[in-house]
Amino acid sequence: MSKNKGLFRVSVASLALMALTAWGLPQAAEAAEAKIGCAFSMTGGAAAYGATQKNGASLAMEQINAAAGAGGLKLKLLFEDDASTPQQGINVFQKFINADKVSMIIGPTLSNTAQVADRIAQQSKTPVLAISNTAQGITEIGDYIFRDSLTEGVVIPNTIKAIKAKLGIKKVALLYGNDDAFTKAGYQAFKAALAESGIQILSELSFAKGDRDFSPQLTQIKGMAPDAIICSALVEEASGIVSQARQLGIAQNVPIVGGNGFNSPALIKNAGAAAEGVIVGAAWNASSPLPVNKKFVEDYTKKFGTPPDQFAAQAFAGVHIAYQAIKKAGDPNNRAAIREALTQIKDLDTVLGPFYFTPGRDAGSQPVVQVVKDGKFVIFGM
Ligand code: 1QQ
Repeated sequence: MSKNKGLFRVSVASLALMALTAWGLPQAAEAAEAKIGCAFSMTGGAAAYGATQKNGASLAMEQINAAAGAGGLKLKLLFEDDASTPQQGINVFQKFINADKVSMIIGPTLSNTAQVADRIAQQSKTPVLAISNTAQGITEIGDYIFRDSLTEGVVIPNTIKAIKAKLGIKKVALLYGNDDAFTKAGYQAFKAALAESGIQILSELSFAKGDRDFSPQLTQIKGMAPDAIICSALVEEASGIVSQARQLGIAQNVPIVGGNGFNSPALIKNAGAAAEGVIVGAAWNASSPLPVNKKFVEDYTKKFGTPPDQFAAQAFAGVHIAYQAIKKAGDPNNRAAIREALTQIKDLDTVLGPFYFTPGRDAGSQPVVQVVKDGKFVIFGM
């Protein structure tokens, strides 16, 4: 009897101790940490995009963790190279989901990779936030797939309206990559938007990933005397196309109008003066006067010695969106609750503008049109 009483006293004491540990000071020392897997292209054809994505995401993590303070939820970003290929994207997703047990995944860089890798995340019910996938059909993979990148289907009609209104473009040549999910989606979006705007397509020509010589297509295009060249390409091929068009004597007053692949300063670096006048629709306005954006541009430039591009901005916004959702879910291990919290993001103050997801989990932000002027992307209008 007395033995039992003794036991009872011990357990009351240990319960009290447990309560103290849970509610008292020791908790602050053990702040929760959420792991986010970042699958970015650090090598291969999309490496120019991946580099600034990593910068944008790292900056967001640093600032979020500094602001969280002791006891606040902290982020740990795990970076892996998807190598710009679907197979490596799958490997990286499997590692994040099964070995690292991440709260969610940000990436991969290319739609072409997302198209297959996202299926693995959907099957295992791991939330994915795409920050640069713009092809149609990505978020349709399932209810765990989100994106903060505007689709080509949203951006391109805006770009085509702008070139018609401002430049009076009536007839164009259409050039696109025929072996990549994004370049094909861009081609479809351009074709539909041109038809919608009543702009005539003189010819449709294609190329393949890794091509270096575009003179056969460009010579043909030159002979047709289009008002503009419309091009859906990733940055490596886009750089070659832009340089060679001018080398072949297609005049600078025949603008080259690109899709999302053109949105990298690498295009301007690679093509040099030939890039002047290139027009491209984008999901981020570099000169947006929103305080959150001005601070981002300043902080990024200070840290990396170069201004951010759209891909850095989408990555920066993506980490903030992910953080809000994980915090709201209340448990970094509850992927279903994180998915649910993502759907409820509303009016979040991001560098992309006030942010929310559409019912189809796409970005609910606004496109802009830019033109390359004096070696920089500036606003073209609309
Ligand atoms: C996609 C794209 C590329 C340009 C991403 C870098 O938009 O693959 O969807």
